[in-house]
Amino acid sequence: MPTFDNKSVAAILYETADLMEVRGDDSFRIRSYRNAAQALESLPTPISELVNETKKLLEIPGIGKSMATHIQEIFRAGKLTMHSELLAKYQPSMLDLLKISGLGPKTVALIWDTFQVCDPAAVEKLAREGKLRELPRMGEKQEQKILKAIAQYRRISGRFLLDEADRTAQKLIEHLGGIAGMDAVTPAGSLRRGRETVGDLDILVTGKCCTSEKPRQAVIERILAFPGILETIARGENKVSFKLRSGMQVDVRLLAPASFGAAMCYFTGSKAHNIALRQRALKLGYTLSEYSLARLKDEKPVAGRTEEEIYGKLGLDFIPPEMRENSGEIELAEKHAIPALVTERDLQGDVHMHTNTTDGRCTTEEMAEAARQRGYKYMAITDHSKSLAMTFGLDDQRALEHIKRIRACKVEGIRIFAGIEVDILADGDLDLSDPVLEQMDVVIASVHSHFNQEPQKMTERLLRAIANPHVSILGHPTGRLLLRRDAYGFDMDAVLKSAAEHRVAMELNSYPDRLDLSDLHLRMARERGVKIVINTDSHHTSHLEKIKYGVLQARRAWLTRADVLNTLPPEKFAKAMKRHW
Ligand code: DGT
Ligand code: CA
Ligand code: CA
Ligand code: ZN
Repeated sequence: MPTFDNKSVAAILYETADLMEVRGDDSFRIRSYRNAAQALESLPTPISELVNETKKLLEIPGIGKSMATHIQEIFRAGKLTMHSELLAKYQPSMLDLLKISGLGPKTVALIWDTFQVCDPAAVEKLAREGKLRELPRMGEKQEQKILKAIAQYRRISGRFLLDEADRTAQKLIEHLGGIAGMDAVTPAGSLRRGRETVGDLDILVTGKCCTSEKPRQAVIERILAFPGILETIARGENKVSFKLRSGMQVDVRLLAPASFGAAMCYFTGSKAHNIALRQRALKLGYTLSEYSLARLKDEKPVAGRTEEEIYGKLGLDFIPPEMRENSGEIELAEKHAIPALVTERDLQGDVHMHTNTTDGRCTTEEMAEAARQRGYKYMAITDHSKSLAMTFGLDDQRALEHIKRIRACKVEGIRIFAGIEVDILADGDLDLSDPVLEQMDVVIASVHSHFNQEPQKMTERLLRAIANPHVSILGHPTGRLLLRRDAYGFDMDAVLKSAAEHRVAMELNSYPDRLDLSDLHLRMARERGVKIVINTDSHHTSHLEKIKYGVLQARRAWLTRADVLNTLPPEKFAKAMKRHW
């Protein structure tokens, strides 16, 4: 029987719902597919354990008789008939078309009915030829919007957020647990370097099980039993590539322990770093490959088992993966001058999180307890302010009560700061009054609206917020949402200069779809003397662990402990939030 995890089953149901919408099916029926998919996503038990007991399936809220039958069919037949039929009618490219923001199912259906076209390139052609504007409820303006959306889709499609790549890698590592003779399963590639998005996953497997043919094939069999595999792309002696239902491609390589370090080095990259290393090897009379570092004259390997060994033979200190972009790290390693990059352990607090007072899902006590368990010495609750009405944001009065409530809340072993994430209004005014802001321990000022202002207006808006004497941190400063929304336009240089002058810190928001500031901007900030605070923006206790993605990004920017304010002990940090640093 094929096996599926909850997310893969949910994906099939979501896709079915999307395609039904294009076909113009009954909206009530469509909703039942989406409800079932949602239920599966939030179900803590693997659906594979319940699938044979119809009664248990029906106990899941959101899953009725027909959905239970569908789920059982997926497990029995490896697919859902309805899903396959819809895909055959429209071709899989219809799913890509539906992913383009601004192209809803209604528009897509209209285009299909008129032109029988359902892939992004063909729709782009129609738009360029001015044929879409002829359709009902369309015009030149809509056409331009569609062209822009397709261009945006091109730029981002095929890449994945860091947490999804990380979770997939962890699942695969778990799936391969317990194989006899396996020493390690490790991510390489862009995930190991901590790039903000990941194209495909590169995973390396090593151990005795990779040294001879039979056990190698057994490992490959096990890999191919990983739930959620859509198709195998390539299968060789010591390599297998496949595509997951999520669209992510995974390359797994099996390596003998003697070459593991060389392979780690090669497949971690980046390509530019590899090229520079290879040139250096040649100059020193060696040749560097994915199998070893060997002498040029007689091809005798001199290193390969570990990365340290390889860097050592090349006269270099070990280079952290996040730095391997050939942007000066090799020169530093040669001079024994690789900086001590900031680590998760250096952080003493996380000071951007929300509670159920606004749009978070846990209480202050729950957040504090979770932060304490991570080993933090302090944390701050920074709920939203009133102009974010949909989050039930705080006005002056409620903000004062919020401060009181937080001050009264005691959790042994951790200091809880009273804070706010105050909205920067369209003109740069803040959403709460100065006397209230003054009483806060931490004031994060963020933009959550009017993203489309002229760059000059946006710059003035940010400068005004920074000039308010109570602001301690500029939250997610560029407003970008990775793979979804570009940063708003403004003069980063002017903002950083002003932040340095006013001693306002810049946030590095660790949420995987933000990672805002970027590594480039973090470097700019440091060069201009601006300090960084690495936060999670947690809305649930389970989000606190996302700090690791922020730390990866900080390391990509070569930040050290001294650059990051929340490495300070509580008292000093509190002073820094009042602009004393
Ligand atoms: P991605 O997948 O686009 O997020 O980025 P990477 O860095 O994971 O790139 P990928 O998966 O194409 O290749 C993984 C690593 O393998 C890459 O960082 C360096 C190495 N590599 C790939 N192609 C070449 C190449 O043509 N020359 C060299 N020297 N290294 C390569
Ligand atoms: Ca990759
Ligand atoms: Ca790859
Ligand atoms: Zn927030």
